[in-house]
Amino acid sequence: MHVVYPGSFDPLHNGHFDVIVRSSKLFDRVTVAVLENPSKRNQWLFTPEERVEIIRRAAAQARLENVQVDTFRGLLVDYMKKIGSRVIVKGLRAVSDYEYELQMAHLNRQFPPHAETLFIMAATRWSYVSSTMVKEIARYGGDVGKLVPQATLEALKARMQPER
Ligand code: COD
Repeated sequence: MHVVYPGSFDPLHNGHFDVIVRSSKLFDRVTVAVLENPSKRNQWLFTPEERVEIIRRAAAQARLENVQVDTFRGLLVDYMKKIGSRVIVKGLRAVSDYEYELQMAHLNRQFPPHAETLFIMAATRWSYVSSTMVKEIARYGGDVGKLVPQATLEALKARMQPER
């Protein structure tokens, strides 16, 4: 089965990566699809291409051979149709994620290719990690080494000039 794991991934953290690793063990092929949404451009730390490169490097370092990384813009359902997949994988952290994810899962199933959404429960140790928090800690010079894969850490170090 070919599944798609979509997200912003700005940047990839250990919670995301855990979902990628677990999906790669469950499914034949996993496409990590990085959102290229022009409306959020100002808020991004990394360009879509940089985010793709970070995920590719992390997957290569972990030897995840059935994981590929791509970008998409517009509606996820249109991308799913284009690449011929009908299964979306999402991570679920807490009850607070549920309503939003439920709404998206129902809406995504309304439109061709009528994709099903499968949820992977976040690992307890990463359930509190978010890209927003990682960026904030890194921006102020904090150590995010335990929260992100090595590839993200290197990209953050190259990008961030700590503000104090
Ligand atoms: N542990 C486990 N999983 C996690 C963690 C964590 N600590 N943090 C995040 N996740 C999961 C999220 O639940 C999500 O499933 C995925 O990882 C990606 O997270 P983010 O934050 O990088 O990405 P989001 O939530 O901003 O991505 C939203 C989408 C890009 C999937 C969504 O906006 C989308 O599909 N947009 C395309 C436009 C579209 O089709 N809109 C209509 C939808 S009905």
